[in-house]
Amino acid sequence: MSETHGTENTDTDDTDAHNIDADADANANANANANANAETETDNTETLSNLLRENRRFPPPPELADQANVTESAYATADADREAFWAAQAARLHWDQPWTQILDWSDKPFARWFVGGTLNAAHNCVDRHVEAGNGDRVAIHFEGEPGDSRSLTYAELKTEVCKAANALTSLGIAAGDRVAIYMPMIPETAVAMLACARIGAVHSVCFAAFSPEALRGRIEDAGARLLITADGYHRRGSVVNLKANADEAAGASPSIEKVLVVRRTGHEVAWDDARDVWWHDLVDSQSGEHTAVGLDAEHPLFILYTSGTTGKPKGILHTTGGYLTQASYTHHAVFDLKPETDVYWCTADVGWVTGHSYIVYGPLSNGATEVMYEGTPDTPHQGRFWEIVQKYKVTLLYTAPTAIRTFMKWGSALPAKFDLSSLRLLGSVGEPINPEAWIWYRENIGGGRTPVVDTWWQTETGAIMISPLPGVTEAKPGSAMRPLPGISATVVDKGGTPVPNGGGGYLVLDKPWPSMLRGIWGDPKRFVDTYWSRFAEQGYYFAGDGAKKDEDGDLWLLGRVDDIMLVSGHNISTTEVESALVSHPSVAEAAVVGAKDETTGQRIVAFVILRGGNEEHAELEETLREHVTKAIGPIAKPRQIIVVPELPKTRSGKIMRRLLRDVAEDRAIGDTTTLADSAVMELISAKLPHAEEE
Ligand code: 6R9
Repeated sequence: MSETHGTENTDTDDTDAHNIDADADANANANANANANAETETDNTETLSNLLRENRRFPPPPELADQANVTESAYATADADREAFWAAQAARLHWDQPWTQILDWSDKPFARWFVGGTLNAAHNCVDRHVEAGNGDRVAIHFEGEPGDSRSLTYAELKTEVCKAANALTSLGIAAGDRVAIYMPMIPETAVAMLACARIGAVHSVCFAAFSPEALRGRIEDAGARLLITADGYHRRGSVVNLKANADEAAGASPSIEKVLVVRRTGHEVAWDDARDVWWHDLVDSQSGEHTAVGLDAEHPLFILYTSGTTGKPKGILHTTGGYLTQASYTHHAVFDLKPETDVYWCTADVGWVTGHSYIVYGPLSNGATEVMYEGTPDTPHQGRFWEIVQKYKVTLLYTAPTAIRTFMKWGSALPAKFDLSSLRLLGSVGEPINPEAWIWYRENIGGGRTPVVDTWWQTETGAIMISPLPGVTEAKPGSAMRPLPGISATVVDKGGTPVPNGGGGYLVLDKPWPSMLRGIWGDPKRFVDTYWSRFAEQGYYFAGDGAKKDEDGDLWLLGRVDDIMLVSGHNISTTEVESALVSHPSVAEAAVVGAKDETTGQRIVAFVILRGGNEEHAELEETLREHVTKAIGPIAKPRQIIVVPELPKTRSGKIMRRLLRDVAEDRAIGDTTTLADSAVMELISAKLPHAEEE
């Protein structure tokens, strides 16, 4: 099943679908998977076929457009003077000292934004709202998996963050020190992050479902002195012993001096008196007063590791002023947040960048009231998310395509049982959203009323880059539409020349943006090689994704370029064929891969999950093959369709096509340690007739 949280702590490494690791090979980002892409470079005629057509249009609801936080004019304002535009957005925050220069881009690709300015991220996320008289507003409605709940106001959050900041200082943690945070989805996780930010310590959040070894590697890379963790958490009705994993990692990490432990589940845990400190002993006894000092705009705020299938994880570094500016502005603009009335819920885990930017820094800097949920969407029943929306009258919901497709699989009768009428806007992030999943989301969750914003961005970009504006954009299902005001992106061919409307190619970012990564922790060369070398001549950041521009110039994300299939001389994106499959009423989810083929280069093999109530039958394969042919053309007709119960996914819910390619080519399955559920591959292999039998 797909979910927004992790699984048991059995695997040995982490996730991150998206990073084709370019550790050793600077060009790996461009054509990482040699077997899939060997011919790409010789194909001059076309970079990426543009197959799917989508004619449905959804204008903003007039009442939203009338009151929208951001209107059409923002694009022109930003185009006229990009830096001044971002300076105006930075001014939405509280600065202790103004900047003297908006952007210093002289040391490309190492940007400095708001040079000379000082600010404190925690002050901006907490104190500022209390000072403005909003201390009684709820910041976080916490919902535990077993059904326990509590709400923290901004005033309470401020006290907690101050106490935690004092506690960190008492442990000898100072500005610049690294703190590893290995925590479940509980309010203390946000408190711990903000306490670090308050004193200038750099947090490195490691997803709670990571193995001890993955945690240890990250602690070592960052040289973390302190580990903040919890005894455990609730998951699918049982208790996960997080402390046991933390102990294993800390025991093997010489840099760790103390382990600060939040009591969440209350189960018995092993204890090292010399090293371990209970949060409730240390933090609760601290003073609730703490003066936040302004930190340099370029002071490191956090490191967040992403990793590819090979190589050691990359510690993506974000700094304070630019990151907070863009996280805050995009949350305000894309979700149209009205802090007095909205209830916002982002279902991501705080261990991913989505949790950093759109659970902690974006919403809290805007004074939002938000929901934080500990558990899985199917505990204790498959309507849990909708029960939570109903309970808190959630107005803005941000989730991932993998979750949406799972809900499609479970069927529309489930959400229909709950009152979802509070919802006024829906967001999607993490993967391309298939047009049919977009429509399903709008119809069955949004009651056919709400805009859907498909937001494209990455750990590396720090905040949303490409997305509709809900009060402005006439949305097309499946398209992330245009770069946000102040952001510049384009689609280029392999030589770096922008493709015309209607063409496809590599998605690049051609202008610096405030929340851009400032580097890879401890490895400036790898930063340059990985992101800036593919189009070095043009000075573009290459994100690793393929995209097309439609006839209107709107952007459609087509998946990772290393997944692109080459069939009879045509580059075909996995996303388009998958979307064609998902547009058939029997299909909830699909993953397609290009498997080697003597005559056509590659043949398309599709793995599909059926929607609730649909069964596999003899004609299904032919029906779906014909359906794809009709939707996008004979060139994309899958040679094989295999119905499977589940697809291989990373812990953040991204489909891992690499493993499916191994299955389709009938060879030993590669490294599965990044899978959320390693048993999935066996289920899939069991369904596959050998390629020769075709
Ligand atoms: C925020 C996040 C980044 C990669 C990215 C791309 C994929 C994310 C997407 C999307 C199509 C969207 N991705 N959002 N693809 N449409 N709206 O997911 O960060 O975990 O670093 O992943 O995810 O491939 O390059 P991260």
